[in-house]
Amino acid sequence: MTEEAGIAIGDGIATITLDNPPVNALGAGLRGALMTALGAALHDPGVQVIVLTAAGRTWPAGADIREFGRSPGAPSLPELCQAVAGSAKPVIAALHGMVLGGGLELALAARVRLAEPGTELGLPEVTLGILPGAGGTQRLPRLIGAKRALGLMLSGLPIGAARAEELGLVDAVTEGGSAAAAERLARAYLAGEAELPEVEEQRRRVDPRAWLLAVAAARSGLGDPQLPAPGRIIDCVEAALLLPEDEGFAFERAAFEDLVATSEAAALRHAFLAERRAAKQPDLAHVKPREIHNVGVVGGGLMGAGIATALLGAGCSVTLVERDGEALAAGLARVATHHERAVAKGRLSPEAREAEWARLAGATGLAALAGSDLVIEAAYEDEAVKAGIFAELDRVARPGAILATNTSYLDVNRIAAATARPGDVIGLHFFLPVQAMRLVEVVVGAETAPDVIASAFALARRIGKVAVRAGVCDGFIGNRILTAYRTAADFLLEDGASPYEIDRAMVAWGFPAGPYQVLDMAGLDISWARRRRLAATRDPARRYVAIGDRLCEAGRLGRKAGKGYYLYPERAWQGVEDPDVLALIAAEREARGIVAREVTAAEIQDRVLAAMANEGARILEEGIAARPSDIDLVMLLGYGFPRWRGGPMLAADQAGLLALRKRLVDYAREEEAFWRPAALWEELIKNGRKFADLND
Ligand code: 3H9
Repeated sequence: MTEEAGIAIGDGIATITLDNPPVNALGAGLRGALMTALGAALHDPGVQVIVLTAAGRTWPAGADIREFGRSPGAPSLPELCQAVAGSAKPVIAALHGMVLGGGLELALAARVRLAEPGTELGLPEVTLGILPGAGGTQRLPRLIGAKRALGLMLSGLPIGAARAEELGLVDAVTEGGSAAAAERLARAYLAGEAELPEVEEQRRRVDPRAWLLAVAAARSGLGDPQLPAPGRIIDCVEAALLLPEDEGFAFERAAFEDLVATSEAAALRHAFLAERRAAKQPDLAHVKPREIHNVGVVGGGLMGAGIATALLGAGCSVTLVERDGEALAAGLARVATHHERAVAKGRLSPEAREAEWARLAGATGLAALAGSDLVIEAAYEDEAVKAGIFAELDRVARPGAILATNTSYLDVNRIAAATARPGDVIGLHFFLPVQAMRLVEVVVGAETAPDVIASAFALARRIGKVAVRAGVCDGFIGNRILTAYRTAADFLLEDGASPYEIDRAMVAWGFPAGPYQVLDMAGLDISWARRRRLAATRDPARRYVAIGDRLCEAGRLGRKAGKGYYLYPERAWQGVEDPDVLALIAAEREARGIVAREVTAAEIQDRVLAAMANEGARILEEGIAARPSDIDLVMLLGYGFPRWRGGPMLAADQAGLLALRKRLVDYAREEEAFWRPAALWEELIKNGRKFADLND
C-alpha cells in the first residue's frame, strides 16, 4: 500500500495527489502524508493555489473503517479537514469516483469542488451506526441547507454529480477530467480571470427558521428508532446553527466518539467487512473461472424466473426450461413481470428490456441446454426429481459445462453422483425474492473442481449478489441455523410461551418478523414435508415438538390457507392471534404431561441466540463454514437477522462466550443432544479468544 500524497509544484499551483489504493481510504498514513504535503504547499512562497486530487479509481471513499475502535494515529481526520478549511491559500478539490463519508468531508473543507460526470457523493456513516465526524454535520447544512443535508445524512444514499451541482454541493461538473479542470480554474484565478466562492458567503445565506423547521421535521419523522445515530445526526445539525462554530465541531466530535464506541456500530462495521471478506477464497487466488455466457435455467417457478431475470440483467443469454408449454409460458410471463416492474420503477430502460428479452429463450426439454456454459436447476425440492434432471443433464450438457442445483437442503454430493462429472457440479442456493435478496450460498461438494467454485463466485458478483461458501450438510449454513432457531422456539412454545409472545420477543430483538409469522408466510406445509422426509432418520430419544404437525393436520397451513399460527380474516396480510391455536398448544402440552411455565421475552431472546450461535460453532467445527463472519453474513443477508447485531457469532462475542456457554450447559440438562455446547466454545474461552478472532 502506498499511502502517499505526492506534491507537484509549478506556475504558482501545488497539485497534491492522494494515493492509497484501492479506494484512497483516509487512514493514518494517508492523513499524515496529506498534512505534510499541505504544510509544504503552505510554506512555499511560490504556491498560491492548491489543487487536491486523487490517483486511481476514486477520490477517498471515507475514513479507514478498519481504524474505528482503535486509537487513531495523528493527525485525526477532523484536524486534517480543519487544516484544509483554514488554509490561507485556496484549495480546489478535484473529485472523481466515490466521494463518500470522510472523503466528502475533506472535499467540503475545500474552497471549491469540481466533479467529473459519473462521480457519486454521499455520507453513508449512518449505515455504519455513526455520523460524519470530520465536520460534515456542520459544513454540509451551511452549504446546501439543513433539509437537504439531513436528507443525505439520514438516508446514507449517494447522489450523482449532476444532482450535487443542482444542490450546490459541487461548484461545477466538468468534462475531460476534474484534475485538469481544477488546474484550468487555478490558472484562471491566478490570471484574475475567475473568482472562487467565499465561505463567508455561505454563512450569510443561512435561513435560521427553515433550518429549525428542517430539524423539527427530521426529529418527528424519526419515530422510535432502534439505533441512536439518526437522532445524534439531527442534534449535530441543530448544534451547527445554535452554537458558535468551534463548539459545533466539538459537539459533533463528541457525538461521533460516543457512537463509534457502541456495540451497534461495531456490529455494522463487522457486517461491512464480512461482506468483503466472504469473497476472499485463498485456495482460489490463482484459479481462473470458466467463461459463462449461455445459461440454462431448469424450472420457471418464482425461483427459476427470478434467477433468469438476474442473469439477463448481467448480460447472459438464458434458456428457461419447463416440463410443458403451459408451465413454460407461466415462467416466461414471470420474467416479463419482473421486467415490467423494473421499467415502471425506472430501474430498467424500455430499450434495455427489449435487449434482455431478446436474450431469453424458452424450451420444454433439457436437450435445448446442449450449448449452455452453466445450467442452474431450480426444480421441485425432491432428491429423486433433482437426481433425474442431473442424470439427463449429464447426457446433454457439453463437456466443461457447470451443473448447479438450487437446492436449499439436499445433499449436493448425492445429486452430483447422478452424473459422471461430479467435479462440474455445485450448489447455488438463491433466496426469494431473488431480485431483493443479495445472498447466494455456494455449496461446494466433495468433488467440486476449484475453477467451478471460482466461477460461482465470479458469477455471483456479476449479478450483484454476495456469495458465501458452504459445505454439504442438511441445510448448509443458513437453513441449518434456522432449524436450530425454530427448534429453540418450539421448545419454548411447548414449555409455556405462546407463538405470539415468541414473535413479539424476536421482533423486539430486531428481527423484521418472528419465527411463527415467517412460517405462516412461507406456508407450514413446506417444513412439514421436510419433517416427514426426515422422520425415518430422526433419533427417537431427541425431544420432538409436534405442534407444527398438529396445525398442518388441522388444515392450518399458514396465510395462504387463511389460518396457521395466526388467523388471516379475508387473507389479510397481518394475522391476528387465535385462541384456537392456544387451545391446540395447551392440548398438546397436556398430552405430553408438560405444565406450562412463565417464559419472559429475555429468556426467549437468550435461548434463541444461544441455539443459533451453538449451531454456528458446530458448523465451524465441521468445516461447513470457513469463518464465523461467513455465518453472520448468511444470517444477515438471507434470514432477517438484525444487521446492527452483526449476526449470531458476533452477537455471541458481544454477549460474552463464558456467559453463553454457561447457559448452554444449563439448558443441556433439559435436552442434552440439542443444547450440548460445541467444543469450540471451551477452546476459545481457554485461550481468551472470541469467534471474531477466527475471521482472518
Ligand atoms: C467515515 O468516513 C467516518 C467519517 O465521517 C468520520 C471520521 C472521523 N475503509 O467494496 P469494495 C476496502 S466512515 C477501509 O469491494 P467496490 C474494502 O474493504 C466511512 N477499507 O469495492 C475492500 O477491501 P479488500 C464512510 C475500505 O468497488 C476494498 O476497499 N465510507 C473502505 O464494490 C474494495 O472495496 C463508506 O462507508 C473504507 N472506508 O465499492 C464507504 N471502503 O480489497 C465504504 C472500501 O481488502 N465503501 N474499503 O476486500 C464502500 O461503500 C465501497 O467500498 C465503495 C467501493 C463503494 C467505495
